[in-house]
Amino acid sequence: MEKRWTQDNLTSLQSNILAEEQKYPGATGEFSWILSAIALATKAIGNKVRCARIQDVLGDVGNTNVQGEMQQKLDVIANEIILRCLGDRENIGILASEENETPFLLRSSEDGGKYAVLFDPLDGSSNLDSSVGVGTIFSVLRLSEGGPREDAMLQSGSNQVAAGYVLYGSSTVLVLTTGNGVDMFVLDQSIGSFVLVAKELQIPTGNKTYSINEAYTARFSDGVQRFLGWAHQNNYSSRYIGSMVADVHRILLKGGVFLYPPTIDKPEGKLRLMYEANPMAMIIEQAGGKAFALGKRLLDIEPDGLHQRISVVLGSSDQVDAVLSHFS
Ligand code: AFP
Repeated sequence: MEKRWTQDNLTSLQSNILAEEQKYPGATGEFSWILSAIALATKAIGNKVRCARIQDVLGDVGNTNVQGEMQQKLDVIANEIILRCLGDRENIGILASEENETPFLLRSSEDGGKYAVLFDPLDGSSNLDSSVGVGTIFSVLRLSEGGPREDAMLQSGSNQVAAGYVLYGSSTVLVLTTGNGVDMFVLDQSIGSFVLVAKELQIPTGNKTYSINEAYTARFSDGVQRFLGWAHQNNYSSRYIGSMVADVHRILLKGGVFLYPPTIDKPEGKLRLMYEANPMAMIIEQAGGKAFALGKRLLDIEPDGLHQRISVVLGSSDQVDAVLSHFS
């Protein structure tokens, strides 16, 4: 399908959100508060990423995070920037991050805390030393009445009211869905604003490209190995950056399929359900694609913990179907 690129590139993220909100009588403008904080935070993070070598903030801090993974200096910086920018937005009840074991319970719904924002501040950060594209992923959930409780946030991805990511690549790109399609914005450095460049993106079909860490093949299930063997016989191409935001962004624009299946050593998969897989799954579905954990639609999975891991197969509908057909 033809992409709906905008002509003038003069609609800012902020004005686009306000225009969308005006379509709904009674809209309170609360989203614009959350999204303006996300935009501010990601502009600051993007700036840090670009200057990382100069400011000597590359490398690890010598600690592991709650996932047992080595924290990069920029993971810590990006996390602090997001916590500072979002922490004082009065409609956020809970803030939860990959980098913090427990969520920040900020305010009850009676005090205005209607939403939970979950995020991965800097996905792909182990690639930073080589200047590969990295990103911030976020998910917004509505909270039920009452005080902020951790379990109130444990909702399936189908309850997300917004999801998105910012890719810090050769340009800084913000991709957003609030459940009415997927819009794409690019940071215009000269005016300091994310400007709308494409509306209602749809993932193209017919692109026989897979994105997987193929070095793990011997540790994948028979179904994944069958798919790879079949793809080798059927003129597939392979692209894998190892930074989910960058890999998924390419698939959103060009089609294909991204897989991070379980391995013998990581039987649950590696990626995190609530702040990596769910927001990406919402974006992909809103763009006409499909997103599965092996065996189940990702957005239907009821989480059992903030940092739960899950396997992921997502992309254009035809390519996801091709993968899943090798599991029966
Ligand atoms: P880092 O944030 O530690 O770089 O991990 C990136 C990531 O979570 C995701 O962005 C990649 O798709 C995936 O891990 C890559 O994992 P492998 O290195 O095992 O392929």
